[in-house]
Amino acid sequence: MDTTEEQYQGFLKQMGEDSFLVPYKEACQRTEQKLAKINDDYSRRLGRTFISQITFRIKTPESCLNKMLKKKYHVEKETAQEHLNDISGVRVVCNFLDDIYKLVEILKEDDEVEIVKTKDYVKKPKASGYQSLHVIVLVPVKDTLKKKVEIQIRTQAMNFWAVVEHHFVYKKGNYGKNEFEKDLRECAKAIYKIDKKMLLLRERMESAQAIEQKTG
Ligand code: 0O2
Repeated sequence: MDTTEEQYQGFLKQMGEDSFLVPYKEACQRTEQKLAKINDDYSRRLGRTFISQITFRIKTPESCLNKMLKKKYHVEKETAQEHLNDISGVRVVCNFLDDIYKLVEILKEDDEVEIVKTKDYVKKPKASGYQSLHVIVLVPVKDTLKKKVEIQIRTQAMNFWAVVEHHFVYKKGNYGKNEFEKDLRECAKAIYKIDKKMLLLRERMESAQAIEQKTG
């Protein structure tokens, strides 16, 4: 084994150790609990489902290594801790476009989490067509320790697109060379139109319902 290979193997081993992973798992769990509570509260207030799905995952050591190499970072645990924003990743799926932004506002008001960075790929989709809003937050784990969590917030339709594209194109790492990219971009645009239409439809239905309730 040459020195680079030895370094990579050492990194993979460290990234897979419980001492490294446990705080990240805890950060995910705390974020998930917080979001579930927000969901209960707002679903009740709004009288409809606010969040339809919350999932989380810890980035695998292999995926961390690939990202470090892609970003040309020095392959060591401390650099990963400092620069990888999504070792802890939580995904939130909402029904409607406006709920994405409502959730960001709720998180901004939350004293327990600190927003480090927001990336709005809904307003400005990626070249691939990818739409999602990413909020990187610092979550307290224990005592003074805080861990970064990347919360990806998107609609059901955006999630459908992202999951399919992630499987067939993004994870294959052959972006720019794939024959399906043009069609995927078109689907992403159609999805945005549907999301906007569904939001307008919900607003009209809510207004109609409010009038009906007033007039009895
Ligand atoms: P995986 O396998 O999902 O974990 P930065 O946060 O700015 O330091 P980063 O993390 O590259 O840099 O930011 P970016 O581009 O916002 O990507 C973060 C994550 O968003 C990715 O994580 C994917 O999960 C998702 N993502 C970004 N672009 C695309 C895309 O074109 N298609 C799909 N399906 N998902 C995308 P990972 O670690 O790259 O991958």
